[in-house]
Amino acid sequence: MDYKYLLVEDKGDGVKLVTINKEKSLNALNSEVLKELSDCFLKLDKCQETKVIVLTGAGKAFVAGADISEMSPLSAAEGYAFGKLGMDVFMQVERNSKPVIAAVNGFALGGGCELSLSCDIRLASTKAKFGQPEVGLGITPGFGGTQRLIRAVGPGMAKELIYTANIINAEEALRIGLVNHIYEPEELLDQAIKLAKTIASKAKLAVKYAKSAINNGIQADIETGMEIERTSFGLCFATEDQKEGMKAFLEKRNPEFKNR
Ligand code: CO8
Repeated sequence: MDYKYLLVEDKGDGVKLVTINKEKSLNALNSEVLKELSDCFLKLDKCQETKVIVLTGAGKAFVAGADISEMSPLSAAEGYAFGKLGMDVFMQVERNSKPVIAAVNGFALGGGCELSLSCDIRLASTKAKFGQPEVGLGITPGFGGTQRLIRAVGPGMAKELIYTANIINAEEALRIGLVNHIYEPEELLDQAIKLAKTIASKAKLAVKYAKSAINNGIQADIETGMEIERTSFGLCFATEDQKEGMKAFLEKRNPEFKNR
């Protein structure tokens, strides 16, 4: 996969590393980058060999937000359309059939924080900084921040971050549950890939069904959520990997999953 602003690397064992590589503008998301992300995540979704995706940024930023120079002249209708473009791409990340791990190496501001929120798991380097600075620019979050941040850290904390535009460090992000773990900068990618490989070693379809059950269930009432889980659980029994996983346990050996 050849892109102007993305690097896609095969890290082995079904793990792909996607790096947003627009270092000069701190990986700010303009329409071109968003379109490349869309194409890339669509292809990785369909790629049989890919089991887990790690997403990071080149240089000192994960993503320093949507591109302010592209947004500044927009009309209300154009702002709506730009917001929709970003939201659609982030939805592709969130709904990707493969788990996506954000390795947040530096600034994750505005659209960058929102991109990390559309990933399944966030890991941070000690240098990571998170925030939704939009109200300081005269806009609201526009790539899903008002919706996903409340689900990640609760409405009170999300409202404080959004209303104040405060930028928080990795320790604070860990404290409020925005990230799962913090690592030294030189360890971050290795740890993210290690985590990705652990997930990739499990039954691929079971991980896929678990992801969709969690993502769909979190939007639903508990009864609907339980039905979603029952359906996913039932579907697993139609897979070869369920037969192999349980047979291997009973035979006291490691399973050899075929991802079927
Ligand atoms: N957009 C465009 N360019 C950017 C952005 C950005 N978001 N962030 C940084 N850059 C550029 C700078 O302009 C600078 O360019 P140049 O070298 O040509 O002057 C280059 O990147 C390096 O940046 P700095 O010199 O500012 O680097 P510092 O280390 O001094 O500061 C900061 C780093 C603190 C991250 C600083 O760059 C900053 O505050 N950036 C903006 C952060 C921000 O406000 N992000 C939110 C943007 S709004 C948003 O994301 C909304 C999403 C929803 C949109 C919905 C649309 C309808």
